[in-house]
Amino acid sequence: MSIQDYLRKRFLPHLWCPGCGHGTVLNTLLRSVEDLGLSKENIVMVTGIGCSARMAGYVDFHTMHTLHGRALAFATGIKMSRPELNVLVPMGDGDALAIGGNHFLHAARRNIDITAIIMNNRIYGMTGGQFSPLSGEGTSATTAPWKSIDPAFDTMELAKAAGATYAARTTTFHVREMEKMLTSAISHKGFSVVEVFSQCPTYFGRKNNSGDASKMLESYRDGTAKIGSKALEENPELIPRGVFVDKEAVDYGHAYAEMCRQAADDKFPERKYGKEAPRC
Ligand SMILES: Cc1ncc(C[n+]2csc(CCOP(=O)(O)OP(=O)(O)O)c2C)c(N)n1
Ligand code: SF4
Repeated sequence: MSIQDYLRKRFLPHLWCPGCGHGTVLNTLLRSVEDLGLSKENIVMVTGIGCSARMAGYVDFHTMHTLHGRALAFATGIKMSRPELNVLVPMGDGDALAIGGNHFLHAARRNIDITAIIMNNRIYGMTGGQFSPLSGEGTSATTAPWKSIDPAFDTMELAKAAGATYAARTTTFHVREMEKMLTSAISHKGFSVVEVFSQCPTYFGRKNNSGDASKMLESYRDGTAKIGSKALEENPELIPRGVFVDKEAVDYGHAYAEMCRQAADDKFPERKYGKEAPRC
């Protein structure tokens, strides 16, 4: 199976602007799926609304294009009813951490076995460049013509505090690193989050004089450094990239199945259940 086979070619060309980072994330994600040798029959992609969320239209997996901010809620339902499926949830920073922030916290807290991919372009691309909880102080946006005074969330700190068991950050400049992280995140048992800085030259770039897409990619190269690197030690202004959390913990689906088994044993002690727990 090649990555071409994972695409719904009839829906191409895609709607992303020239230079948008979201296509790079799609390409890299498909490479990770190919690395893992996953069958498209066993993958569900669930998205909300946004330029990033449009990804669900282009992949030939089982897909659901749902409501803005609610992708993780739909994905939780799918994972609970079909635990054997790999559930992937690409989201924009607005989708994931503004309107969808509540779902993000609780999916992480419960350690639901889902892979969240946050495509952080620090702006609402689809609706014309409003600022998001990841834009940060001093950035310009359609809704912040005198620059935003809102501090940004640190997605990694948030994911860690909420209980995510895998959390990593990379950029569209670092595609090999992104591929490795996505591969690890999909293989991980529990709630995994990969934050990818993904350039939006059309709104964020234009409003913040960041230059074209290649200049924005250079800023990812020059403005970030690997956790534990000398560069980061010498310049704390750099944004750290790498794996922030990678730990084992029982995921929600397993805990739920175990609870169902115990409940059934209490109620029907004479029955013997096999490997599969009875459904609650
Ligand atoms: C309930 C609801 N509120 C608002 C919108 C309008 N809306 C659609 S996409 C979007 C933001 C998209 O930004 P982001 O999630 O960061 O993704 P991007 O487009 O930047 O990839 C908004 C506000 C909507 N569709 N539904
Ligand atoms: S508006 Fe921004 S995020 Fe949306 S497709 Fe264009 S470059 Fe990408």
